[in-house]
Amino acid sequence: MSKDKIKICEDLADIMPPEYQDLVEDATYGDQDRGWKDVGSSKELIEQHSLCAGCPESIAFRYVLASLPAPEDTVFVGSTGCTSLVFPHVAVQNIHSLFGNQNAIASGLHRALKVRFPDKVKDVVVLAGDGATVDIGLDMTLQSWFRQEKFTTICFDNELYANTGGQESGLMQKGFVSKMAPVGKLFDKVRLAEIARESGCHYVACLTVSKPNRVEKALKNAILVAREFGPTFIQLYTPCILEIGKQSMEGLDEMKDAESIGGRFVYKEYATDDVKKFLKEKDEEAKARKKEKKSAKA
Ligand SMILES: Cc1ncc(C[n+]2csc(CCOP(=O)(O)OP(=O)(O)O)c2C)c(N)n1
Ligand code: SF4
Ligand SMILES: [Mg+2]
Repeated sequence: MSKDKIKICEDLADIMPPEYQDLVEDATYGDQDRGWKDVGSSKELIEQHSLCAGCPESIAFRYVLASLPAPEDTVFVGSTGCTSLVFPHVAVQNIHSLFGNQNAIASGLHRALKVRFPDKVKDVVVLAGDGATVDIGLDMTLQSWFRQEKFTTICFDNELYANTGGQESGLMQKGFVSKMAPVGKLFDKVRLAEIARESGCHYVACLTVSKPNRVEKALKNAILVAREFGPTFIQLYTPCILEIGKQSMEGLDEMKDAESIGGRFVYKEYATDDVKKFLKEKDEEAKARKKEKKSAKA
């Protein structure tokens, strides 16, 4: 979808629902510098969700959607889990894949889009839970990285299978006891960011969603790098407040604790030297665009 396609015929403008009029007037489509600050004023990509009240996945979704450099040319590939509850409400093209198959589907999709639209940039983004990414889908995840498929994989890591009642996942922390894993996790949390780096990802970031600026930057970096270099990976801590016994307003504190020194989600970023150089150039281009916009306004 592009802003051109959603334009309203003048004769029908007054009978269009206000939501549609908002979409046409305020949509950020076409603005490559859109970001999380547009969440409050531009609701074109997500308005509602059906997650638990206060679930950090909901704000993670908003930041991710608001930070896409080209939502009209992006296709998400999702998988079964709490994340899949949100996709029906999202105004970005998306495909629901069989649990665990998301990176295989995304590989084929990206190749098909390249053939169908050879002159256009099309971004493919996988967004799935830790169970889908690391346990049942690990083979597909790794193979897409080994094959150097040019798309971004995002894992919403809540350290268990939330949607089916709290079973243990490879990303669960050692010793954690959940409703469906009463013995307690016997081995350490899998070091997925390091596995991604070793398996060929050109850009990897591991963080919580407590700081929107960081989420925006990581997402933009990952998508721009995937376009030019190859696979990229982002691991976002989105705690399942329901399964860890927190209240709806306690998700933010949980993320802040987890990212403090010695925590499981201290901010981590890996990039190859070529990628670092490329991202520096992209930063300079973005700064120049900002300056130009500012002086055009003055
Ligand atoms: C092929 C297949 N196997 C198993 C399931 C059952 N199932 C649905 S959601 C889910 C766990 C999801 O966990 P995760 O990927 O971590 O997402 P979360 O719900 O935690 O966000 C499982 C095992 C399924 N739907 N399909
Ligand atoms: S079960 Fe957990 S992860 Fe799923 S919507 Fe509720 S709080 Fe979020
Ligand atoms: Mg999970």
